[in-house]
Amino acid sequence: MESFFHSQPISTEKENGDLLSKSFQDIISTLPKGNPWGFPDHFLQYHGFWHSSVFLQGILSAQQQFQAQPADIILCSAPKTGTTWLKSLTYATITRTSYDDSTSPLLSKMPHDVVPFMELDHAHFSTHRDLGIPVLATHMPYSALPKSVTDSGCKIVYICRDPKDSFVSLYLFVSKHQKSENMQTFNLDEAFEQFCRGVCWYGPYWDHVLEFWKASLEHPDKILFLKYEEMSDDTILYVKRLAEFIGCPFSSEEEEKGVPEKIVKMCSFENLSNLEVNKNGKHRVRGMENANYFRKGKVGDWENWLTPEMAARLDQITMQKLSGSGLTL
Ligand code: PAP
Repeated sequence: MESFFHSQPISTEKENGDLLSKSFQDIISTLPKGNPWGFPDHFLQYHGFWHSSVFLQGILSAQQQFQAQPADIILCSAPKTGTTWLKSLTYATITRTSYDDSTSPLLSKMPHDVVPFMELDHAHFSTHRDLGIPVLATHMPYSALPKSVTDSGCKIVYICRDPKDSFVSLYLFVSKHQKSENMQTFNLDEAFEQFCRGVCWYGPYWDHVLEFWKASLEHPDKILFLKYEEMSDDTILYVKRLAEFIGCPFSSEEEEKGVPEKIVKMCSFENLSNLEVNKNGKHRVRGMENANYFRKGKVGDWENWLTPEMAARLDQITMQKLSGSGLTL
């Protein structure tokens, strides 16, 4: 979730951007508005999901302009569910014949700067795309993905997480940003209420997860559905699964040499969060501190932030929403 705090479109393609802005203004004037979590611009509800205006513009732009290639790998997630981790694992897996754990660009660049984000980087800066490494990420719901993504043979990897941890991660990320901008921080209880109602970036969270879950059942060869908690439990197993799914399985020789283990170690929270670039660097597009993307990286940290009543309420919503789907979170 890279730039949701900015209300102005980020575009270098001026003419195209102007046209888009005009039709965008027409579209947003008709959309329902939701509580903005203490930011000046309201959330906008578009086809059932809530978006900040800059992300919505990125979605519309990607829907119009993005052309998926059959070899593309699209990493999909709702915010704060493990995107940064999935980006680093996928990038390291794909580039393992070019780099190792002492030469990888992941040691000097933040994962968000290595894998482009479709709504922002690709839609507005199409020349940024490195076709040699065809990995892109997005927070778009499945139903909003550009048609070329769902029509082409490209692979989708989705990661989700216990909504209690995702909410806490999101809330603390937002508060930290608000503090750094000398803004009034949004109250935890109010944020919780909005999250429960589905009003948050790319929310309702449960609908986001369910769309990808259902699509993964229909197209298991095209969509790999991952859970943060299971990945934390046995990251090596899931990295091997990921490698196989994206068409570059580890050879037995690589396994003997411990290549999957090295990738997992390099991409671990402990390693990435201690790198200079992730401790002190800033995001290339908007100056967000990279350290904000590496808070704790633990399963179950919600216990330190939510009351038992809040946890029970979220669990209840999760049960209701996922009931009958075969999915548990
Ligand atoms: P984004 O949507 O803004 O890109 P995303 O990366 O999905 O954020 O989520 C951030 C969470 O992933 C943070 O969780 P926390 O607030 O509960 O700590 C962050 O710490 C965690 N995270 C980042 N890198 C890793 C990693 N290498 N391993 C495990 N968790 C990680």
